[in-house]
Amino acid sequence: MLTVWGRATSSNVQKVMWTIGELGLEHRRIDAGGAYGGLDSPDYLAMNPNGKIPVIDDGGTLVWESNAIVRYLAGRYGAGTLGPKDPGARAAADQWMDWMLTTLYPDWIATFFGLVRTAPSKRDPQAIAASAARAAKHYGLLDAHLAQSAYVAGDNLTMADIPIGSTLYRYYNMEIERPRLANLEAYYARLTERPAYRDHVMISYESLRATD
Ligand SMILES: N[C@@H](CCC(=O)N[C@@H](CS)C(=O)NCC(=O)O)C(=O)O
Repeated sequence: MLTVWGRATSSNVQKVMWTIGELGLEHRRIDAGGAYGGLDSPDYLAMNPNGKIPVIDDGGTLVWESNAIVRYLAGRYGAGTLGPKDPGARAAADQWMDWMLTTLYPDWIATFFGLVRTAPSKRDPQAIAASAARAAKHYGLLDAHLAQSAYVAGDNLTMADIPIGSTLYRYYNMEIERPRLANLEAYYARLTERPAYRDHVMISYESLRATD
């Protein structure tokens, strides 16, 4: 049985759960992290020495790092669908997954943390606006790419869409300035039609909101 550890409100857990939903895999998810805690127990650290969520155990195969988990599940259970088989197509998916982690994510998470996970009295509006502007620039690059194809790595949903797509629900629901990006908006609208995206990514983050 595939087991996932991690609370449903974690964006990194959401990547894994969306992937599982797209692939229709039998699984169980155990709440961990945040208010649930448990990440510093010896048993947990034996699975993920980073003490972070998510981690999966798939019949004895342990994997941590959300993008690595998405790649593993796509390769094992979605070869030819979520997991591109051709090395060139695989590289196209990999490059966007790495781009999400190294380029988009730092500015996206800084915006989310600055605005939602920081109490109003401690917020730095200038820093939030600056990270949101940098994120918008990254989304602009993606918008230009999406003029050529319906999904990130071609005409169908692949693993490349999971990390990037998982940022968009929060991006479009935060009270920030956003430039009009028609291709990105159309892409986001396509994702919102997918049941697995609705079930696992389009969920409230209000329990994460810091208050004074
Ligand atoms: N690079 C890691 C980051 C993992 C991470 O930072 N997870 C956060 C949640 S999104 C966490 O474990 N936070 C501690 C907690 O939730 O208690 C990944 O992509 O899996």
